[in-house]
Amino acid sequence: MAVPSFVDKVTLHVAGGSGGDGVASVHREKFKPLGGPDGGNGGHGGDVILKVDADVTTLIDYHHEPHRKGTNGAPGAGNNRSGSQGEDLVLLVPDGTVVRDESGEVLADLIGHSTELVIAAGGRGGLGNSALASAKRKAPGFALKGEPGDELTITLELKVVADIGLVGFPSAGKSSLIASMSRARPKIADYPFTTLIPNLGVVTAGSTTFTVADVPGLIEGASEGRGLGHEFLRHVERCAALVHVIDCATVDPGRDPLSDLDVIEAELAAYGGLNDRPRLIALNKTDVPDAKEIASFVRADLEARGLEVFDVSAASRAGLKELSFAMAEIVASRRAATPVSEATRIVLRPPAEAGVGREFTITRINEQWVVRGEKPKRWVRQTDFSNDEAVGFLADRLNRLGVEDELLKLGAKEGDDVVIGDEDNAVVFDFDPQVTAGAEVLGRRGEDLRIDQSDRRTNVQRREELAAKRAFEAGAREARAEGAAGPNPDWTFPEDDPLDEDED
Ligand SMILES: Nc1nc2c(ncn2[C@@H]2O[C@H](COP(=O)(O)OP(=O)(O)OP(=O)(O)O)[C@@H](O)[C@H]2O)c(=O)[nH]1
Ligand SMILES: [Mg+2]
Repeated sequence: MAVPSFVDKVTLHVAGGSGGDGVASVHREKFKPLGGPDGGNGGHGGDVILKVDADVTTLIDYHHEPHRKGTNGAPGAGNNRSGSQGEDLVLLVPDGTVVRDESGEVLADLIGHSTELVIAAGGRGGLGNSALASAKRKAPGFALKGEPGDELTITLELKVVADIGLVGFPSAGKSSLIASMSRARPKIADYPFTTLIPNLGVVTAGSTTFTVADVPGLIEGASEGRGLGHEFLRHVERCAALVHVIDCATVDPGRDPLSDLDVIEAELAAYGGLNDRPRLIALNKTDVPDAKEIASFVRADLEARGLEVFDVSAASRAGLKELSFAMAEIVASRRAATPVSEATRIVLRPPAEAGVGREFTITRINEQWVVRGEKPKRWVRQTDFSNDEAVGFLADRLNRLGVEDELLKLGAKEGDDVVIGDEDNAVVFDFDPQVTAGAEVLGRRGEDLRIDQSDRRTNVQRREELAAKRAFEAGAREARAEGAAGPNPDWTFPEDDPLDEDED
């Protein structure tokens, strides 16, 4: 049995698709060279969604392929075209799948057909320069990058959602009972541990339809790892009631119905958490004459313990109707007491990083100022650090949020390291509250850093430039007058009019 056919516990690595980058583009038309920014937004990345599907009974697919990722969003394009959204990846899981994070904490318990969980959200697409344009920033020469999707490692654990769980020694006839009471056709044989995976059957008694699960047989010491059964007891955790299937025909010396019951109860107690579940007793194989006799001997003892007892035969079907009606009664009363689990859509939200009601926190760690918060982190991811204007925009956003003021208040000095972003992907800035210093800079009020630092010319420079321009044009005129191949007469001086005042 090299290839497992049933898997009820898997570790899965999921990642939402990345958002597409926004694009910086300038509208072009004949005779209208600078028509304004028209770079479109990137599409959002696709989510990874876990969805309960009634037809799925095992997690085997994820065992074979444990890495799953949503589709990436496409980048934006010129002419205000948005990139297409990434497709969601829907992973179908069985009813009763428990989702845990790496630390083992339960993230969700997926119950009810079509229940959905967005386990890894896709990254947002970046805004194009068209969307970033404003009255003050008429022609942004940058766009925002798409963000990566959520990425996490989870475990999925299947806990069968059955109403009734059958427990008992190997070969007691649990699978035979399921086969006789429902249309399920589990494997049945006269050797122990025939059942290696839980079987599920659907039974109708009167107006109640319910599911019955058997689990691999239990033996003494199962809780210490003997046999198979203990590992599978989680599949009866959700059951409304447990039915002890007791083999009255066993010829095994040292076994009898009462001590069998005690052994199984001891194993259930060692597993824990099942004490409150009502029990029914099915004394099986009563088609065998000796077994019938043994069943009649022990009935009084069992009833004296307050247990409801049924003589049954999976082979002749005797007593099955009574047993199924008793099961139905427990199921119906439990259903009446608990609200129906409806299909729900659950979206996981990471806890607010900076704490409730705060956009960011600043902590001094190892001589560095560490800024934490969803927004700062996101903004850093959106920034194209090769573009000064984009860096200036980031500085602008951070300042408006109050990061710089807070740093000053905390006593940050010029040149201190300021760290923002995920640990493995952090960006380190030199704190420089007034002036700018290249790409690693927080501009004071988010001015366009390029204008701010390099393009402010002195009057002397301007005069020199103007003179150069005049000389250039004079040269061109002369060249034309001489009919020589001078500079192209339509060619305009590459700089703005040097006497124009800088904006702002
Ligand atoms: N005579 C008789 N034999 C039965 C009855 N129920 C089950 N058996 C036999 O008992 C043997 C074991 O039956 P299973 O249904 O496989 O038992 P199980 O409890 O599912 O056993 P494991 O899966 O190994 O834990 C098989 O040979 C069955 O044919 C019954 O009511 N009467
Ligand atoms: Mg079986």
